[in-house]
Amino acid sequence: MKALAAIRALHDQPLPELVYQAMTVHRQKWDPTRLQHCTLDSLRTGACAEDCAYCAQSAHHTTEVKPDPLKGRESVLAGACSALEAGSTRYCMATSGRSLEEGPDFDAVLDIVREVRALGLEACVSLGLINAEQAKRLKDAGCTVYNHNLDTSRLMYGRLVSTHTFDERLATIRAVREAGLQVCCGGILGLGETGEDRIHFLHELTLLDPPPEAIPLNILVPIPGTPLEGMPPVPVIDVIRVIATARILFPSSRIRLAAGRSSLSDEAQALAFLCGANSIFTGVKLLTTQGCDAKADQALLMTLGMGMEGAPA
Ligand code: DTB
Repeated sequence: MKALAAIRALHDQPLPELVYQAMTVHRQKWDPTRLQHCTLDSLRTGACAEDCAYCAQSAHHTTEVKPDPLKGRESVLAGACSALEAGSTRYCMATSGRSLEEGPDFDAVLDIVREVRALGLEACVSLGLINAEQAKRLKDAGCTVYNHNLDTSRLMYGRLVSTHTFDERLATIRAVREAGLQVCCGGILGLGETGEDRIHFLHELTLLDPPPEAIPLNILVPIPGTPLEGMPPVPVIDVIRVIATARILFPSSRIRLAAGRSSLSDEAQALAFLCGANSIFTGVKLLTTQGCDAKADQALLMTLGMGMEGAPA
């Protein structure tokens, strides 16, 4: 755990110092030439009662997203098989909504988790707010990791979402941890937050003990019809500062360059990888927004002399 002032000092230092420190920490724990590849699937889409200002899936906003009930097992497993073939080692599955209540849909997700694991993939689910019992059932089904983001600072969170609280999110993360699941917890940049919000967000992550095994950093993709549709793009150097600071604060965590990566140039992505981002989502679609073409990713890694984790060097 680090005090706010110490995190601020890291984040605000001259970029060459910050980058150097992040690179140094990164190579102490990780092979800096390797990237974890994850694939994301939306198991249930849209029609969400929550009002998160950034989200395409909230029923509070009029967006182009077409609601879809829980996907069938076959189609999820077909996606998982293609992900495996494409070199992903983790299959991440998300459902829209405040939570996925225990019942037939929850049971169906448990079965899917079992089958994804049987393929040899790590399974990550993101099902909204869950309690201790649900977390335990996921763990028993072999689920590897649970994704639940803090998104941003506590202050900013209250301005973005009115239907649930930051503390409710923390309670879910606690339940996940207590069940023995790995925690994947990160945030979104470009919500209109200040540098100070980003420092507070990173500080909140340091308060999670043990720290999250994975920290996804998403760049806002402004969705027409949402309150954040007109947000200006977040400067790349701001993204790099957060990635580098996160790398220094969390030497052993994976840092995932998640949504919004397709808005980054090859050079910006390269800088992110240098500073310690060591995981990406592959595939043309994330949940509702555009991802990155696997061929383009391969070409970029080849240019950089980097490779997929788990693949021959
Ligand atoms: C996370 O941090 N990123 C994922 C996952 N957790 C569930 C979602 C990324 C996609 C979000 C935008 C979209 O495609 O709708």
